Amino acid sequence: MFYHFLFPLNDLFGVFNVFRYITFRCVGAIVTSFLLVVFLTPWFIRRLRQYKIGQVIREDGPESHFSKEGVPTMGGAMIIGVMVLTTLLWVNLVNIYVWILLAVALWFAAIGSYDDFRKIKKNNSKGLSARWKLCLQIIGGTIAAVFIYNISDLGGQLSLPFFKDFRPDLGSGYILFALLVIVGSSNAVNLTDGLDGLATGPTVTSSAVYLVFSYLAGHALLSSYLQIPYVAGAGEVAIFCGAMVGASLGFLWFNTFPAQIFMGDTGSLALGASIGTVAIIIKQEILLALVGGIFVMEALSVIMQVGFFKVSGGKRIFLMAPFHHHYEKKGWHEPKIVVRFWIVSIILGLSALATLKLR
Ligand code: 57M
Repeated sequence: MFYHFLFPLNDLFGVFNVFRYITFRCVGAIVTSFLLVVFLTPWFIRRLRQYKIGQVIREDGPESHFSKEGVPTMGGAMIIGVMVLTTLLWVNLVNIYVWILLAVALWFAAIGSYDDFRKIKKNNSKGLSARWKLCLQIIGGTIAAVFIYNISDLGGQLSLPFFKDFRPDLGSGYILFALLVIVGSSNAVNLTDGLDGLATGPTVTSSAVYLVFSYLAGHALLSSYLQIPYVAGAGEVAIFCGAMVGASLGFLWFNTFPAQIFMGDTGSLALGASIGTVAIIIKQEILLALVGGIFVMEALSVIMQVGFFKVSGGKRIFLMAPFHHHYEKKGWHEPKIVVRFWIVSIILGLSALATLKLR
């Protein structure tokens, strides 16, 4: 909105010219969403307490989690609400990618909210059935994947980190691949969100790294210099990423140990799907395995654990999956696990940025 209302005023006052620049609007989006979340969340927590929207804790989990019973949940509504508002304030609203991203974030947040509500209403940890959840995710993911595939000049091409010229073309099979990335990313963040700040921290680093990649992908000169795919209009995606960085960072203020609020599936499903969709739009899908390495590792730990459990007739690789539970069972304190996962996430993010020069 600022872009449409304030930038035209540069004819009268030159200073309004800054609203043209993506860099300025990115910083604006980060600061706006951070401040909105930091100032609104205490009020939101009071409302959640008032309406008794609190976490129901699984009985089969680590004992250290029992004290978390009743912690206000569905904080994702605040993250996603602020992200949407901030994006609308700072982007060029003519950009189609931004609308796809907003639709994905809202659709996945709606699935998560329904799931969270059911858990709270029934007062048990079973929300929407896994099958229904997946069905709804596939519907949203497919629509987004088809749209992006049809809009993109690059069609079904994949871009691989470290390879500047090798870009395999999946043709229309790309739609299935994109769907897997969006739904996989959504579920991986959801699985990671099991300790205070554990999913929020890597969400900040992942969205910050994708902010840089989106900016570069949308810049004709820089993308050609760095030999990454040029995606016209991707610069505005960087502003969406900025809103995600700021809102997640603001939420981390309250979600860090000891958490005053959880994001719920409302937040985890939507943030994961948003990151996956950004990766698809800017053609840095494979890089997501590195940028979101923590999420990938957590999801893999579950797949390995369940797979091994079945083939071995009841044996386990980890003391408990997802991976973070393994360290809890080993007796590590929660903040120690979380901060170490953050450190790994930062290193992975920096490695992803380093691939820009290694191709
Ligand atoms: C949901 N949700 C948290 C909170 C958060 C297939 C199986 C591996 C699935 C997996 C699972 O259900 N994972 C996804 C994880 C829950 O958090 C809520 O859910 C939202 C995210 N979706 O925002 O609203 C609990 O996590 C804790 N928490 C915090 N701080 C936070 O900031 O402490 C969350 C956010 C909260 C709170 O305690 O209640 C969750 O873990 O339930 N299942 C599992 O993770 C289970 N693992 C398992 O069964 N493993 C087996 C399998 C793989 C063979 C094994 O290893 O043998 C464990 N989950 C729990 N306890 N809680 C089992 C034990």
